[in-house]
Amino acid sequence: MIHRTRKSFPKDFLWGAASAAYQVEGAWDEDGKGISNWDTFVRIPGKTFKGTTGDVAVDHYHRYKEDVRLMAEMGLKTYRFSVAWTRIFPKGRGELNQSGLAFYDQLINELKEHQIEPIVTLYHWDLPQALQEEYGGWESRQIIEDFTNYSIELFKRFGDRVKYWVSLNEQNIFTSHGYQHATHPPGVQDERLFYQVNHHANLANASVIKAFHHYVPDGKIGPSFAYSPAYAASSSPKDIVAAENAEDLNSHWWMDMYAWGNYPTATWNYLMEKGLAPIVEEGDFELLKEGKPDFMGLNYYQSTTFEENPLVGGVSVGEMNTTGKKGTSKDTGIPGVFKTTTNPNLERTNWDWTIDPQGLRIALRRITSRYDLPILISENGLGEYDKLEAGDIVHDDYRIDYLRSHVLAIQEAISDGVDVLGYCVWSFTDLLSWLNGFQKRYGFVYVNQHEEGTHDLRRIKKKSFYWYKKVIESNGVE
Ligand code: BGP
Repeated sequence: MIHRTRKSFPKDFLWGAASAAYQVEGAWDEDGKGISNWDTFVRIPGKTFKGTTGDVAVDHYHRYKEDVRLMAEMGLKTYRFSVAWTRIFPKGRGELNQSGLAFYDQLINELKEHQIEPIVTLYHWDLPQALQEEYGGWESRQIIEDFTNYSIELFKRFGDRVKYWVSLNEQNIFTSHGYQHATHPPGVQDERLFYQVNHHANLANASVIKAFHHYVPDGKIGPSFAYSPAYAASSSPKDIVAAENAEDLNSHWWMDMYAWGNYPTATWNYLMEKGLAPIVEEGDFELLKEGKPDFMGLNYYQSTTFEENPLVGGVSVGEMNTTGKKGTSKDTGIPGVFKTTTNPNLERTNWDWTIDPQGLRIALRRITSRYDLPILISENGLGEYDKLEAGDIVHDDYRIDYLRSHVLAIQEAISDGVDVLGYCVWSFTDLLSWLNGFQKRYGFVYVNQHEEGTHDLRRIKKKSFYWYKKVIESNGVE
């Protein structure tokens, strides 16, 4: 639909920004914090860009007051951050670390004092290493109980002040990178295990949501899903089937489970045929149906275009661009199911991510039509090289263009009737990109931190900082 006039953003729209503990906090071994899977993984040579670690990250742990002051200056309505499980339970379960709870208490209070609504993510990928070693982390059903107990501690401690929660961040990404591509911890390539791990994560997610509704009955919780809407490369029905396959296998497989407690039929049949379907125990589907989210969290960065991939001789292993050299990613696929291809209608970033604001509108529309849930856009942003110029200035006009077009797409979706709760831009300050070091920057605030050497970590407001401040002030009118 082309709207003659667009609807306004709701009065209480949550204009925000997001981060994750490992990417901002630093202080990796301070105040009783335990070791996480990421603390371990980054120490394996060749795993991250130039061997970067989150040991210091952008030192948010020590500088959170300064960061919150900057958020308040910008007028941010909400800040989404994650809790490091290892600060609360250094070994994943057992003894509680009071200093860890105290840190998040202070952060939450600081936000509330500045009228910033906290959104807390329970799990943004930093699993206690002890659990990985003890029983393989997500590979064992024991994780359901441990993740639930950890989450309940947070609900009891912060539920009085925190009303918005995200359960799992991008289950599809941490499991695929961890168990299909071996690019995230635990660095495994095992297709069957990948689906089994996901079944456990689904159960853990449902169990936590169920507990949440008991402990924080007036709050809202949902998972954040990395949804990249699938497009067909052409109007050839074969390409359209390939795109349908991609929607089913790459997206409905997770979102149907979150919303309905079911696996989609075509994918389930496909996995059964291949001997990859997870082992399901009695009572699993009851629990999966009991843990219904209050909203769908959407992390949107790009759309992906698909075409037919022959069963024999088809493309399988692709390559991700983690260097920032445009054009170095390679198409990927599953023979007989789909393969990705370049969309000639879309520009790409230096990391080969398509720039597609209408894709965000399409994602919002598809989620609404299929699941009829409110949506929190829990991540969206542009990772690019930023240049710090003389006089501490960063002219990130490309980021402003990117965000402006996406804000307009959200407004179009709202005009279409989509219920959008808020928009969390990734990210507030610059932070560590898991595999791309500090060169791929997302923030409104530049942080003087780099892959090599020691830096002063000073905060510098970019041009986009002032732009977003105006957007918030005018509730999206400007
Ligand atoms: C999402 C993650 C974030 C963040 C973002 C940008 O998948 O939830 O943690 O890293 O992507 O990704 P990258 O840093 O790889 O550019």
